[in-house]
Amino acid sequence: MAKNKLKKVSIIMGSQSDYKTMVFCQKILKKLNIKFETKIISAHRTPKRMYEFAINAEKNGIAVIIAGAGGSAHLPGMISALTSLPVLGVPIESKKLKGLDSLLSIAQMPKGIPVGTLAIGEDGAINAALLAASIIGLSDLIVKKKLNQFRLSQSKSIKKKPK
Ligand code: RP5
Repeated sequence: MAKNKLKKVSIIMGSQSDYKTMVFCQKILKKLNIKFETKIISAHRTPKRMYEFAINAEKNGIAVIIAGAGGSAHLPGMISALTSLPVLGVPIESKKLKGLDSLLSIAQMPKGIPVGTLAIGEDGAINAALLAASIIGLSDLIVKKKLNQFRLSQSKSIKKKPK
């Protein structure tokens, strides 16, 4: 397995309606010059697409999968069941329960099949991309450097006194 080829992130989501949240992953990955692809894959509406994607992900050069889902939110767990690549779950803010359903569904995976769960909504999408960069940075010094620059400029942007 060539380390440097394995640095693409796959951003997947259960529905078009999740894209307004998951677009924040893309923004961060673009800033950090990390290659990515974006797809709609639904565990319950397109189960065959989900299966084909997950079993071929590693072969297709994916290093980390970020999966956004809302409601019963089984997509990240199902993907993790089908591949040993790291899977990061972003709970989408659902209309009925404000994303608490999504959060609990994604976080409460029974032992054996892990999903790294982020915060609900935009914060989770941004942090999922940053965490994907940390994972890729373990074997890619250019990504690690970009991530550290991002963090430094974030620190510098915080004023010492409130106005
Ligand atoms: C989930 O159902 C999706 O991840 C989405 O968050 C939720 C609602 O989907 P739509 O009814 O908006 O297509 O599968």
